[in-house]
Amino acid sequence: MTRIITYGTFDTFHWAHMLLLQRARAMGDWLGVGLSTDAFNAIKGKQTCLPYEQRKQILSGVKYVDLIFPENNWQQKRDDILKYHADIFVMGDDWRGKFDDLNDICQVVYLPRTPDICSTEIKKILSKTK
Ligand code: C2G
Repeated sequence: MTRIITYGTFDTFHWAHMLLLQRARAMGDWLGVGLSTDAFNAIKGKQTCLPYEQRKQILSGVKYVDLIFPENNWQQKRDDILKYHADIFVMGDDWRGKFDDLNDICQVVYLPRTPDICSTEIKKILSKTK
């Protein structure tokens, strides 16, 4: 059984998020997602439209996702990979190189980022409709 792990904010869930999760899950038999908590997004300097519980509820409806757990900090990935026995760590390639240090305990894969869509742009559109 090949186990995949990935992380993200997944705010204003969109097409690119779906593609990332679909491609990640297709690499194995199980996908765990570390979902950034609101407190961690504050550390990342990332403002979100939706709080953690709503982002988690949306992700829970995505068939590619088998487990969702909180991502509280940058440092927990190594422990998570060991805890969940992940074989492959997957991120979009906007993160290319950032997590190569994990390649002693799992395969690290950066998938091509889907162009022309991101939560930031969606938030700008949403703010204009208010
Ligand atoms: N993504 C993508 N294409 C986009 C936007 C996002 O492939 N157009 C991917 C990102 O590369 C990431 C995942 O979708 O792998 C989730 O993206 P975000 O929610 O923006 O994640 P981020 O805030 O970058 O948090 O520790 C890692 C961080 O938690 C990642």
